Amino acid sequence: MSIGIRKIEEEVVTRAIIQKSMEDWLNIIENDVVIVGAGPSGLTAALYTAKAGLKTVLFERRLSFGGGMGGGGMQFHKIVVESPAEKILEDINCKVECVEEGLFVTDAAEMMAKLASKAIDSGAKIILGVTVDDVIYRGNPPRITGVVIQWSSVVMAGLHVDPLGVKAKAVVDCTGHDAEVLSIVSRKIPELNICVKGERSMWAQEAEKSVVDGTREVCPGLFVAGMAVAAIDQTPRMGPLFGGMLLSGVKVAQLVVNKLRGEKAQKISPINFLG
Ligand code: 48F
Repeated sequence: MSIGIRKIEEEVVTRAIIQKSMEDWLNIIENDVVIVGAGPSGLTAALYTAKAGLKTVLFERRLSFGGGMGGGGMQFHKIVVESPAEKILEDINCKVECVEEGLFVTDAAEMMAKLASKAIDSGAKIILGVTVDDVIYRGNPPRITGVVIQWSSVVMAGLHVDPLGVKAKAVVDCTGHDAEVLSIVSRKIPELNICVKGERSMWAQEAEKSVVDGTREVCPGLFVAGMAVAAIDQTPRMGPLFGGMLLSGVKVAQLVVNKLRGEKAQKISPINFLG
């Protein structure tokens, strides 16, 4: 028995894709926040800046989100988070299992899917397959006012194609271990004195604390969260312990909201970084 699938012409599909993509692209030329990297810190940051009502765009180089989450721990599919980060997982309806007091385990796939889904539901626009390969700046002393973007496929093919610029009141480097945005800024805007020395070897507890403590506005307009903090501060790595990534994402979202909203600072998540 036929289920009567609707008839469709190819040009209709093409028109729908191009027209709706262009509408979105015209809408993301000027933003409150641009987040670079859809790993745990970037998705968490996007979730809470969008939830606070900021116009949030997240650019991810790959054609998928999750960053280091999908690999769990050495490809075992579980992720460990420590208190109080489980509150964020509970906030996104991600199931957690307590293994010891204050220590929780969840499925990598569930955490990736739900973080991304909640970020999108909160209003963040996630654009996949786009690489941030530079920043836009103004003034002296310099202030970061946006990012320069290129299709990842063009970058991978090594084609000489000029990129496009997108403006933002705040840019957040959530690119992980290589701190790619900060590395570009350290090379191209030397007067900002940013130096990316790279992370230290593993010391989980120290790493978790220092990533959250070091989450900050590095120079006017440019914030850092997640493992990129360890890269710029030369602090240890933690391996497959993800509480610090979530807390860093929440903290940077709170810093951005406070900065852009000024005195109207509001609590934006189950974790209170308002002091
Ligand atoms: O690496 P990633 O997951 O960064 P994170 O949020 O979390 C780190 C953990 O996954 C783990 C760990 C601690 O638990 O050690 O490794 O700090 O996600 C970074 C994302 O950024 C993308 C990259 O593909 C990945 O999905 N990315 C990196 N550089 C760029 C980029 C770029 N220049 N433009 C766009 N996306």
